[in-house]
Amino acid sequence: LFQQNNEVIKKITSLDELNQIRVQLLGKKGPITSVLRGMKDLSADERPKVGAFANKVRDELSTVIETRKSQLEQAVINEKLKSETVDVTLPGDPVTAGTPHIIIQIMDDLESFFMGMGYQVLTGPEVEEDHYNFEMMNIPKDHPARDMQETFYITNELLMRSQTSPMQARTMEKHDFTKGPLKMISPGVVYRRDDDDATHSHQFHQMEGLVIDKHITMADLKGTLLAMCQHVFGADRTIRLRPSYFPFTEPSVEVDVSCFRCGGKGCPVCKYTGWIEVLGAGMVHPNVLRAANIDADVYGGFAFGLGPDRFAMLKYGIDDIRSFYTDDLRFLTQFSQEG
Ligand code: FA5
Repeated sequence: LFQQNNEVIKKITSLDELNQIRVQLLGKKGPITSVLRGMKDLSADERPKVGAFANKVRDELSTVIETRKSQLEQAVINEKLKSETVDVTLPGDPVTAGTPHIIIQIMDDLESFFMGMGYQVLTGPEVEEDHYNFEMMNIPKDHPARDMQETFYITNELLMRSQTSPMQARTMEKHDFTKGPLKMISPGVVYRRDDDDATHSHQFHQMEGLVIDKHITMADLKGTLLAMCQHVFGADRTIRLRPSYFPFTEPSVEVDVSCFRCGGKGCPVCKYTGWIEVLGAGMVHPNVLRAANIDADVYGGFAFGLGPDRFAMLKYGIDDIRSFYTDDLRFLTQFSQEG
């Protein structure tokens, strides 16, 4: 029986087939089992001999079967390893990394510019109290200046901030002047019920600036804004201040920068005026200081508020503000810092 099957088993190539032959030879209905069952009919001295022989054949067969089984299993593993080999020398798939949004780049640049001049960078809540957005900024209820900023109200007292100026009030309130002057900028998102068009968005960015100390003059304001405009728009720029009105500054100004395209001669970018309006500013109104418990006879300062969206449009010649908010990668990847 062993000799008959030994060669056959060694040539089997599938685990299923091997299992079938194992059941045939060693199973309950197999020849060895039936020999062992027939032992009871044998004589006492035949019984141990036949028994020992049957056991020997059974052990030999099962050894051959087990050996073949592990060979076949190993072959399956080898086959798998071969087909699943990773070629580590192949070049990888390129991973496209994102890049900071162009407006974030403009704001980062302004932040490092002002940090270099000793300003702190502070951020505040976008859901703001009427108290900080308007009242503390010298705009009481029913003041006509509220119409200058169409506002999204949430409740009577809560609103989506319409400017970053409430951060002036929040910082002044907390500042300890025995520790030194207050110098801060506050970048962030603001909201207005403006109809979206090429130059207006209902959600856009602002960056507030505020300096409070003794003996701050309008010359400090002008020097600071000139340095900033030259940093952003080029070293040859000049600025001019035009009288304006904001409830929280007195006097108030609109700031124009000399056109970076034509140098002030007149071109389509500056609508042939030579000047481009870039931000609002002024000397902090005494009422705003008093509302924050600051002695307006001793301390004073300047504030400004600029729009990074408009800065980016000017700097890169972008003619539609909506390009910043429509997530078109063909537009956004032009400003990739990796080039
Ligand atoms: C203000 O919001 C004042 N808080 C600025 C200020 C601060 C003045 C401190 C004095 C002292 P204004 O409403 O002009 O001012 O807005 C400031 C800037 O925000 C504008 O110059 C413009 O760049 C930008 N801006 C205003 N409305 C929109 C809009 N709908 N979409 C995009 N940018 C806007």
